[in-house]
Amino acid sequence: MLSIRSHFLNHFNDAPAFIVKSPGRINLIGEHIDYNHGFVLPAAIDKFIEVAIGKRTDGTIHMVAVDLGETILLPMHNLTPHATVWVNYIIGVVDQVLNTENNVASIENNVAKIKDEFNGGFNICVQGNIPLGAGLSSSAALECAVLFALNELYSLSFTKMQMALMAQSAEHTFAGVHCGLMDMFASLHGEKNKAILLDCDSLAFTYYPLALNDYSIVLFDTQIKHALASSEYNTRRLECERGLKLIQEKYPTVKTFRDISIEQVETCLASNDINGSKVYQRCKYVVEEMQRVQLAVQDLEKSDMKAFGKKMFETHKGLSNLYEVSCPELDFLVEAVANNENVLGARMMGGGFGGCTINIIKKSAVEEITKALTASYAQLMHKELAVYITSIEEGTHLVAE
Ligand code: GAF
Repeated sequence: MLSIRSHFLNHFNDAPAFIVKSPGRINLIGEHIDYNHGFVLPAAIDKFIEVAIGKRTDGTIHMVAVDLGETILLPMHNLTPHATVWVNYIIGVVDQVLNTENNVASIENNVAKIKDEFNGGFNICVQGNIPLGAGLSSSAALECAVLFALNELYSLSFTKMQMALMAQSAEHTFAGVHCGLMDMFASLHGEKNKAILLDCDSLAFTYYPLALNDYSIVLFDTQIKHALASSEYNTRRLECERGLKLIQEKYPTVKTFRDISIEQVETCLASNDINGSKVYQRCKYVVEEMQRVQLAVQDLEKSDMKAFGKKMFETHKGLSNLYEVSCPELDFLVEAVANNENVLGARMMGGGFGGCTINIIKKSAVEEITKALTASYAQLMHKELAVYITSIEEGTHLVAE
């Protein structure tokens, strides 16, 4: 594979000013919890997006997606969502830098000068090895890589957390997915061999060393992405908001899901026939998952990965039966390893409706399990399984030339 530097040189006849690498993420537990103000436990992985960037002076953004063989040029201003999906992850964050008043106000240096230079536009080449649509946050990795690169190129002085929040807004406005903060946060803040417990309410976070010893994190990729993934994602978010509102009507001191007990969910939503049982099911899952994450963190602190793994299976059940974001292929992959003594835990990961399962598997058994699962997945689901044995790596960073 030609380096991103060489691609940039070939396309622009000039060396890039910066090269930035931004990883995809896994999430150990706490799924569909970030936008509900709970705790999540993600980590950055050894799959990444790389961008090479350099300034222009003619007010144009010249974008090259190396892997797709596509090139798009757009003027820097009046940016609106584009028909080419990957372009939105670039121009979405440019729009954040240009138009969000708070962001501009937080640039401590000479705002006018920076804005002037920034208006000149830039050249950018993108390539990566995060499988698209696998639920490993390739889009967040791209947004974070671009923001980080712009931050360096124009000395914008954004913190990693500010960049994560801007990338999240870009995803809302340019990609139309009302996602939480987890993916962007994890891509930017990852550290080698550490999971990060993020409080999605206060945005405080703590690093946890992941001592897996004889175990590996293995991702089984269904290689499926159902078309309804983004619309159903937004629907889940709305269902949770509806449930929260109904609970707040009876318990006005409740601010977020963090303040809600299972009993309150039962009292307010179990027999609510305005919304059928869906709102009840979604909220029950959210409150149960929030409690599960708290207990799972205690397991992690005691290095009790067996107990931790059990909770991953419980999360899967909740996501499949109550939250209804799984699919037959994901359920198949989790059930197939559920009684295997060499698998501590398994569950679907990320938004759902396809993508990967995350598994904690004894190293000595990975090959045998992978072989058996690949064969049964092909036979019963008529699909090819992709397998990624994953390591935990550092977050978004500059690549030395
Ligand atoms: C997707 C979203 F982008 C995240 O914010 C998160 O909600 C996740 O699905 C589910 O936990 O990756």
